[in-house]
Amino acid sequence: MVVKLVHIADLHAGKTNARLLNRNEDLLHSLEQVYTFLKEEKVDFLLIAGDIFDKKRPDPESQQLITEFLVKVSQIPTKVILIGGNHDSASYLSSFIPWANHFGVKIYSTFRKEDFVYTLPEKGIAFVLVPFLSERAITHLEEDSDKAKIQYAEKIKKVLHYGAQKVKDFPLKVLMAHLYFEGVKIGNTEKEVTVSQAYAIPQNYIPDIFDYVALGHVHRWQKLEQAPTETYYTGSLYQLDFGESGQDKYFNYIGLNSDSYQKVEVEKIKLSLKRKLLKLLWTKEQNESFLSQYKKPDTYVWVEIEVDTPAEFHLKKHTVERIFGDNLLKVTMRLKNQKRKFFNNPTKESSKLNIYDPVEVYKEYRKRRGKPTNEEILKLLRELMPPS
Ligand SMILES: [Mn+2]
Repeated sequence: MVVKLVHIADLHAGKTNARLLNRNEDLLHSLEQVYTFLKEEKVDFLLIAGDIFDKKRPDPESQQLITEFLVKVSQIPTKVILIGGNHDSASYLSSFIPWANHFGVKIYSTFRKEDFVYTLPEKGIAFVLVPFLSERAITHLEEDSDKAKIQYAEKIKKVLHYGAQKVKDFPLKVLMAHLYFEGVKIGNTEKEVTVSQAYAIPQNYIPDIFDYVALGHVHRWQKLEQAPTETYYTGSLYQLDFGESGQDKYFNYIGLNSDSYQKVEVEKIKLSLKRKLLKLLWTKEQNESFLSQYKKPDTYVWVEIEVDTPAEFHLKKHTVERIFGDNLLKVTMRLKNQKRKFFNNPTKESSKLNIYDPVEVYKEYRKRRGKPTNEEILKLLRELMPPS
């Protein structure tokens, strides 16, 4: 049996950056490259590992982009299998299922233990499909956050091993999941990971019987070195935000051969990018030519300006705006020789902050900004989230 797969993830259709820069053009540019590849290589399955949309209720243009892509792929021999990510709304994705089934597109929007395995006996292959499982859905809001983390990881482990058990007799076995694993590298400033970090799953919880594990969630391409089998995040299809500034983007092409000595072959395919994001620091020592070398039609920038005073910042800001025009997404100030007030100096207690308690998080937030807590908000939070 020989089966060819392409693994992509984190499409984030409908993503916008500062100044409402819409990124669907970037997504389309990458999806077209994927489509051409599927067609030319006669790929059997396209795996999409979650975060199809950027928002729970996507705008119509993004919905159309995704629908057109799925319908287009359904007209070539490649079969699509997709799972929901943490950005996707399970109920929204489910609304695609009636027509998707008709077009041979398999959608696993939410985890159901009676339906998370897809088998094709004639091809000798079985897929275990684990969409994003919310931490809140499967743990209690514990006093002790470490306990909740262990509880979450153990439940995921059970799900993965239960799936492995169900497909063990197939010659070829593939797991696709939208999850966050321990020890992975993330884009520097990506917001969504900060909370999930606490819920990271140990890599050795992945059952070793799978021939390939297709992951979504982390936006940087990487192989999970501590996993017991071939396990990859392929990352996003374009630089989604400045946390991904300078990153190259890829998808994976996987060849599975149950009769070969080398059962799995993985090839990393580089995507050409429509637009690039770049974060620049303009120091006091550098003149304008430092900035102008980065002025390119496909490069969108965030410039941090180093200054001695806020007045100096406002002067220099005009220069930056003049140089980059519409390609300037963000300008920020960095005061020379002055420590940042809050974020670099967290209080001692904050290291023990229970991030699962909204009341505690709110109090710490106000404290770091040197502001009093608002009693009304505290009261409302307590009402909404009674201690479990
Ligand atoms: Mn994502």
